[in-house]
Amino acid sequence: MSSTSDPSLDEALDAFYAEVEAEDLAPLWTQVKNLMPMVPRPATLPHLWRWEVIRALAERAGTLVPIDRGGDRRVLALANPGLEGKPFAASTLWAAVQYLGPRESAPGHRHAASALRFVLEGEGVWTTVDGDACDMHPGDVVLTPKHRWHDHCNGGDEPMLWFDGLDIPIVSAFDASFFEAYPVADLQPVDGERNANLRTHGWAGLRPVDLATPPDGGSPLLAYPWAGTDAALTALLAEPGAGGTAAVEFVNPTTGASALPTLSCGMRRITAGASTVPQQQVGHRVVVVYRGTGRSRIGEVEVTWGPHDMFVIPSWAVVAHQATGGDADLFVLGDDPAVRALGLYRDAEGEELVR
Ligand code: GTQ
Ligand code: FE2
Repeated sequence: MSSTSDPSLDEALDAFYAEVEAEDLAPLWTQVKNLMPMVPRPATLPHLWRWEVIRALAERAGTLVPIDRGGDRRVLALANPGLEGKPFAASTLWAAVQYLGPRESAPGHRHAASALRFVLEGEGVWTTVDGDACDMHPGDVVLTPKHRWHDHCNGGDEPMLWFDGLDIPIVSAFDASFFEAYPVADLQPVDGERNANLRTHGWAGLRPVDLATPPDGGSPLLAYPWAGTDAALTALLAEPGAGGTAAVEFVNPTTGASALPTLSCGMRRITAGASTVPQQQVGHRVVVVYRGTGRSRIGEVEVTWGPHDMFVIPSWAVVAHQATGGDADLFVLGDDPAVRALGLYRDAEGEELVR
């Protein structure tokens, strides 16, 4: 309904807008503020999911919902309350918890979406990626880059729960999805030597010169065991000027680029009582608390967290974390490699913050 002081003009405008819409056209002038806000105004909201709640529901799925071909994965996705029921943690990020019971396996497939796993609980699972069985333990990161065959197998007697981060919303935005089930068998044959990627490409600062790397430029290293992450963070924190916090990023060791072309992941340690400097950046992030308790200020929202809780930091929100009970380790998934590839990255901290 238009309203000017002239009733016949109002009528003409109403008729005009109705006709514009009926012809599948839209005026810019009624929407420009939403389309081009002065700073990012994400639909994605800051939000926290409690581990206790996710864990209990994942366990119930474990007894109620079998894994079969078609479904393929027993996964509960974080669905951001700002995204109208879409199963996305943020408009660009898929984040989920996967539950695999004792002796269960999740059949092989491959797809255009890139994935990373961060192990939270349990022992005995391996993810086979193009024939290489990658053993998974709590705190480990395991990559399944785009178009690589992957299946998960639990050879142990306890359930395992891990965090999945994928670029499904990005692949879907470009209508770039391709998916294939592994032909014939549920699981890939495992090459005799397990964890080959780690033995060949897992030597910090050393590049094996006689070995081929994946032709698509993806990372030849697929696993980042917790022991290495922990040792690096401990060493960095002991350096003068660390200020009680240190962070590492998991990268492709041959190029130094992000672990996956669209997604980054890293681990930040905050020592007891320490805080991070308020910071903002373009791109969404999901934080998974590995260890410790604390609180985070995300824009106008404050969340308090404990082990394995998960929360979303929307693009451009000013964020600062504080560890309140012992040292805290925060696993951080981000879409910043995709943002940078499109030339859209920007960040600020301290005096430079833009609200
Ligand atoms: O484990 O292969 O959370 O294909 C979503 C899609 C996990 C997987 C997810 C997947 C997987
Ligand atoms: Fe998959």
